[in-house]
Amino acid sequence: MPIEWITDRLAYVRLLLLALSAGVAGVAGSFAVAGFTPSFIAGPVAGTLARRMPGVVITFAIVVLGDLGSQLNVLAALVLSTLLLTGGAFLGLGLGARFGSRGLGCGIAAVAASTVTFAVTRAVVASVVAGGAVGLVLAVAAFLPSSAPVRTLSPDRRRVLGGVASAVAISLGGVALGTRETTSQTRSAIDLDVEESVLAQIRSSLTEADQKSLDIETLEPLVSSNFYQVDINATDPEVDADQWSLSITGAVEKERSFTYEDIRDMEPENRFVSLRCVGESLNGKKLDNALWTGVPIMDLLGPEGLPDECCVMLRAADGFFEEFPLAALEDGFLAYGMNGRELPRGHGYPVRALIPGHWGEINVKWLTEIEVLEEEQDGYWEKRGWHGTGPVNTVAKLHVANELEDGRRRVAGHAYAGTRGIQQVEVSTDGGDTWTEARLSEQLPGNDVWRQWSHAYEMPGEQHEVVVRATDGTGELQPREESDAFPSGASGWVSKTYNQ
Ligand SMILES: Nc1nc2c(c(=O)[nH]1)N[C@H]1C(S)=C(S)[C@@H](COP(=O)(O)O)O[C@H]1N2
Ligand SMILES: [Mo]
Repeated sequence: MPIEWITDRLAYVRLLLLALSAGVAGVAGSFAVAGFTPSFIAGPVAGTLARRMPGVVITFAIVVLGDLGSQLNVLAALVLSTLLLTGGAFLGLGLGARFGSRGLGCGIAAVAASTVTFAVTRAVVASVVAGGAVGLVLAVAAFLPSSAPVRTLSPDRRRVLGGVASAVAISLGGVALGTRETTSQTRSAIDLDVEESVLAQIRSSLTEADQKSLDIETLEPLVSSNFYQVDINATDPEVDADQWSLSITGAVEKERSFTYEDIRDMEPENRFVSLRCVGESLNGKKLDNALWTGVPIMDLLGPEGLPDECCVMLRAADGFFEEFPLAALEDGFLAYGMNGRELPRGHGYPVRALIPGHWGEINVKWLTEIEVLEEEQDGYWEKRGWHGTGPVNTVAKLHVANELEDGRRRVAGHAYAGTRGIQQVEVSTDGGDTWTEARLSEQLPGNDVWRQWSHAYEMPGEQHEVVVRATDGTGELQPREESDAFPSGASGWVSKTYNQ
């Protein structure tokens, strides 16, 4: 009886440990080749987990856990992926024992793990390497000399140790290789492939933003140096620009379709547009600004212009979709460049939408379809209870507090009110009893751009509360009433208490 050695508990435990080691090595093998991309087994697994999760759970994760939520999602995906490959290894061990052949067992485990990885990722090389890593760990264990029955993979101590040791080695190597793969996308200078005259405009706009930025080192400049990223994917979708197309469908006179080349051949424009995520906390950091290069959406609609319908749905390559009033397309923009570079994968390569006045989620990345609707429909986040259509809330953030050489404290931050613009920011250093106008950065061109503010004051030497509030371009004061991010964006006045 070939499987007679699975008689005692200890053998079971060892067998599981061996399979688990092989599973870990398999995940590391997939990572080694793919890096943190959709070809890495945990990528699509994390995406599926997030998409299947009930709206309340996701909302809890966004509002209460913040970034920890997405880290937990990736962790869960890693565990699940490891278990999937462990299953493959276990199958191989079992069948190998059944047929009394170590080689066959390792082979089956490798094929099973490759198949599972391929089913999840559709990535050939990374899947083969994942399977190979699983097979290798089992082979190291199986062919170590042992006193156990010759042909089976009896999990005695020495074999398990051999398997675990090889899994550790493979995993360390895999993590090192995969990390290199992930960070190989480095930032480059202004190198967008557009005509020199457009590059010159980009340079001058970026210089303008630089000059208008308040000279405060620890404050994010007017063009963010580190633009936040939020989407439903654990790994950035990889869209091939040559295969990509954008179609305009639905209640239009004539459906149209554009290739990437079509769009790149159109007359480009550069625009500053700020984005803020509806899910961020009041004083969160998911508010940023960039200079985008692309074309107005209206340029794609042809002579008939906007149809007489209520709304529009944007759809994307990652399965994301968002709906908003059709009129917003008038200011809508399609960006393929960001701060003088090709639009990064994480921000929607090859083309994303920018819809001024609305929350971040409406600015669909990896855009593939603009569908004109006759009736309202829910977007991805609206199905989960959120309201991402604008107008966005007015907010003044307080992110910087430093002591000046003259002993005063300087507080600073950004203010944003979507297309209404920011007229004024006021600061109180006595909990809201008295207010002083803050210094504002000069307005950048554009109709949906943030500003910076700063204010220096004599430290009172005792505990006090600094409160900040903005007035939008229509003269309306930011409401004091506090609300959570869910469902329509956080509101209220940001305040911080200092001890002296
Ligand atoms: N295709 C797609 N587009 C998307 C999302 C997404 O998950 N998928 N997330 C949206 C959300 S919630 C926000 S806040 C913005 C963030 O854009 P950024 O990642 O470039 O900052 O993208 C929006 N566009
Ligand atoms: Mo968002």
